[in-house]
Amino acid sequence: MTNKNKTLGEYIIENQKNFKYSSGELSRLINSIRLAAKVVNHEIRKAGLVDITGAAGDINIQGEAQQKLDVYANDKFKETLINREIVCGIASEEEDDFVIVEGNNKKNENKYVLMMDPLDGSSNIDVNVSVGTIFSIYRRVTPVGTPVTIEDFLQPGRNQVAAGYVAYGTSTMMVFTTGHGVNGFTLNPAIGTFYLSHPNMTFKETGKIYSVSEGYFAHFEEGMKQYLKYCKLEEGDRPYTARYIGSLVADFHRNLIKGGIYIYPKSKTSPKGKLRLLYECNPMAFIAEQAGGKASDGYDRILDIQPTELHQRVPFYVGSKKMVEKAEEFMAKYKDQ
Ligand code: AHM
Ligand code: MG
Repeated sequence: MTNKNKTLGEYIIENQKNFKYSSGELSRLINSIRLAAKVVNHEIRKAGLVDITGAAGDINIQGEAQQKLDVYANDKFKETLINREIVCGIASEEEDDFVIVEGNNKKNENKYVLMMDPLDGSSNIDVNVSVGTIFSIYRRVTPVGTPVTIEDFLQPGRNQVAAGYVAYGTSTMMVFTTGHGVNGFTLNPAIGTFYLSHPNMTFKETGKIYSVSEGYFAHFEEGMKQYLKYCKLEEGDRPYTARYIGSLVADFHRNLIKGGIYIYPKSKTSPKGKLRLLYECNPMAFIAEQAGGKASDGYDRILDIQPTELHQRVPFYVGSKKMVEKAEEFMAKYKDQ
C-alpha cells in the first residue's frame, strides 16, 4: 500500500516486523496508546466548556466530580494500558512512585515499561493553548515473572524501544518512533482515525527559530547569555526568530517541521533545569535523533545520561543539529564563568 490514506492501525500492522524484538506486544502497546490518546483528546476538546458545566474540582450538572485534565489524562493512559495487560510497569510525572502491573494472573508476564508525561504544559489549558502527551517505552531489565523494580525505569534513554508524543493542537497528531525514523499521524475527528500525514519527519540541519524563555535571562549561565546574544546578531542567517509557547510538545513539533532549537537551560532559580529526564527529555531526544536532530544537556548527549532517580530534572537543548552544536559551543567556551 502507498502512504496515501494509510491509517495508524495499518502502519502498525505493516511495520510490526521492523519493531525491535517484534512479538506483537509492542504493536499492541502502541495501539493502546492510540486509543487512550483519542479518549484524552475528546476530553481536552471539551475543556473550554468547563466554565459552563463547572470548574475542575466542582460537581458538574450530572452530579459527577470534575477532574483536573492532567489527572484525567494520567488515569486514562494508566487504565487503558493496565486493562490490556501489555506493560509490566508505569512511571508518570503525575505519580510519586512507579506502578507495578502484575497482570490478571499475577504472573508479571509482560516485557515493557512505559514512562509518560500524560499532559505536558497543562497550565496552558486554561488559556486555550496546545498541550501534549509524551511517552517512552523500554524493555524491562529484571526477569519476566517478577515484579518490576526501580532498575527497570532508571535506564539510559538510548535503551528506548519506542517514544512519541501526542500534540493536541489545532489538529491532534501522534508522532512517534520505534527506532526506524519518525512518522506523524493526524486524527480525523469525524471518524476517530489517525492518518499518516507526515511520513519520515526530519529536522532541517539548521533553522531560524530559537525557543527559550528569555524572561529568565538574568538567571542564566554566561554561555547561555552569550548564545542568546548570538541569536539576535545581524549576521549571516541571523537574527533568528523567537518563538516560545511554553508547551514543550508544541514548541518541539513546530521546530521539527520548520527547523529550530528548543532550550530549557539551568538557571539560578532552576539549578537543574525544569524538564524531567525520564518523561520529557529522553523521549523527545530519541525522536530528535531519529529525525536527524540532536539533544543534549548543553554539554553531553541526553540519551547517554544514567538516571539516578525517577523525577530527575536536566537542562535540555534539542532540535536542528547545527543549532544545538552552536549552543554547546557557547556553553563549553564560557563553562567556568
Ligand atoms: P509541566 O510538566 O509542569 O507542564 O512543565 C513542563 C512545561 C513544558 O511544556 C514547557 O516547555 C515548560 O514547562 C515551560 O516552563 P516555563 O513556564 O518555566 O517557561
Ligand atoms: Mg511536563
